[in-house]
Amino acid sequence: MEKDFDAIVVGAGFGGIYMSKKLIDQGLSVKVIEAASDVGGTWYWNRYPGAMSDTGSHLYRYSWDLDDLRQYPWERTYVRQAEVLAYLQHVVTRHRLRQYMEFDTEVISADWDDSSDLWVIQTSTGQKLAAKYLVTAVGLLSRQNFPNYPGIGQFKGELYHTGSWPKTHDFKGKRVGVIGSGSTGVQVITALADEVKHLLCFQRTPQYVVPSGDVVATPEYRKEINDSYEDIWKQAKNSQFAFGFEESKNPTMSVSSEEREKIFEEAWQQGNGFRFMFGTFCDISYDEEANKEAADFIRRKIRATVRDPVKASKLIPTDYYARRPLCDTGYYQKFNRDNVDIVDIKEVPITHFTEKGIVTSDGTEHELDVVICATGFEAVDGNYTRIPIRGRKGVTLKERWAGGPSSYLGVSVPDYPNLFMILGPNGPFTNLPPTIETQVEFISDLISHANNQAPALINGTKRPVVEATVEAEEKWTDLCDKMSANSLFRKGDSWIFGANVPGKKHSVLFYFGGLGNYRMVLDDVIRAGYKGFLGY
Ligand code: FAD
Ligand code: NA7
Repeated sequence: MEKDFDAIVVGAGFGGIYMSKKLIDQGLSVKVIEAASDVGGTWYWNRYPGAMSDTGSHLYRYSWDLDDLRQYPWERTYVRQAEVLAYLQHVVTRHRLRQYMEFDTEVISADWDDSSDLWVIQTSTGQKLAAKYLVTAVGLLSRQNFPNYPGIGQFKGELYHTGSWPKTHDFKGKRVGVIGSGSTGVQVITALADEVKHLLCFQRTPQYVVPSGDVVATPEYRKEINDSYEDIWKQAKNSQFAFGFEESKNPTMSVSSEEREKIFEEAWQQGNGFRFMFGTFCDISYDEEANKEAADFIRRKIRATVRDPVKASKLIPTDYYARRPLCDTGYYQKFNRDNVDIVDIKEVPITHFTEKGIVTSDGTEHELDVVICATGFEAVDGNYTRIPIRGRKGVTLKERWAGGPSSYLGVSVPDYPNLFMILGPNGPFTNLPPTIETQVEFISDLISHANNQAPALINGTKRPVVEATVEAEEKWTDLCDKMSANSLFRKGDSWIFGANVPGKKHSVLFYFGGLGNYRMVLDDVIRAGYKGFLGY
């Protein structure tokens, strides 16, 4: 073996950075391995024009460094990609973490060795490393979903996926096509409309998009946040979605139609997709009548914004308002520009690519200089099934998860000892930095606890070995299943249930109980002596 570590952390985004800090602070020898050339994760890769958070700037960061929280600048109420990237680089520098990180290196396999109780890791640079603990912070929206249209390789123009954007681009005077109209498509279309000669949006499923409410963060606003930062985090971490607002407890139909309209209008003016869906009323995501009220409100807004009735009819969704809520900075308005048009590819599907562009089933060849695939990700388990991660008996996670991924608490899988996942399957569906922090702190405490046990107590193994029990995994999986059973989200085909990738099984990928409840569950697990984990 070339080198032994206490812990290897894979990924240097929000998760990997904080995980490495916590383990280094415990005095462990740690190596972070990252495929990219620098830190940042999502914010390293997704440099497409318009890339920004849909979480408010004050909550799209770490909560644990209060001095830094109060001092570190942000310009607007939402953070742009370059700002998040700069922030994460700053955190790594401030806490001197870069020395533990190895970039341009991919973990290509990980094998549990029962004889030594170690993880053996192979990298793309030919290294063979071993570690007691393997922590995967490989991201849940990280493995790209690239469309597989016939002839795509023959296209002579520029072809990009938003999730691996080049460091520079110049689309001035060019005819640009965008495939996809999820969060990313909405952002990239909004940003490019004014810049390019012609923008053609290939839309399969229209979405419900509400304004983000993005404005300049005034000094007064910043002072207000700074003065109450601790309370803000406390509220967020104990709420359901951790977006910084109180989730509504009122059913949609419990108020008069005038009152309902007023509440929707106020939320529309204030902005934020999660606030609109979950801050207005409590039942939009599971009650069909409530869902229709919210959907109708947004449909009216689209109709009132988009002047061309043909474009408007293509942009207006007809299915449930039940995907990750989106927000924008003027998306629908861009369709009032003469240089922006839309093709409904449910009506006229893309049949193939040619050297010059994209052909749809009506026989039209749309000539393009640039095609941007805003086609999303193989979410949650994508990076786990991409490489062989073999636990006891040599079974890969991909094989184990053939019927759909499962875990205990989103962090541990039976038969994969000392493997801990950050944002693994069936973790909370929330604003993610506070969930990442919660899981990092839980994993870090668990590792510390394991290391402090007398070896004799730990199943007679040579080293501390911790893994979830099958029973705990089954119970957690069952709970996640039940919690999403009534959700209208489950009826759709979005990445939230793994249903956006051709051939992938529709499965439960999140715990819908909210971050506050999840944190209480973790507290109970700890209080009960790490209930559900073997080795204790
Ligand atoms: P990532 O940031 O995805 O980092 C994972 C890293 O692991 C990557 O750098 C990858 O290169 C590396 N990696 C993976 N596999 C390997 C391997 N085998 N070997 C070596 N390295 C590997 N969330 C929110 O809560 N709010 C938002 O507003 C928001 N906006 C988003 C906007 C976009 C465009 C996208 C794509 C996602 C957004 N997200 C948002 C989700 C976002 O992914 C998380 O908030 C967060 O950044 C995840 O951090 P992470 O460290 O867990 O994973
Ligand atoms: P999403 O939300 O999965 O959206 C992807 C979009 O691309 C969506 O409109 C898809 O249509 C479309 N798509 C996917 N594959 C194809 C093919 N083959 N042909 C045509 N259109 C396709 O990904 P995003 O990147 O926008 O956002 C993911 C999350 O990242 C987001 O929620 C934020 O948290 C950040 P469909 O809807 O499947 O019909």
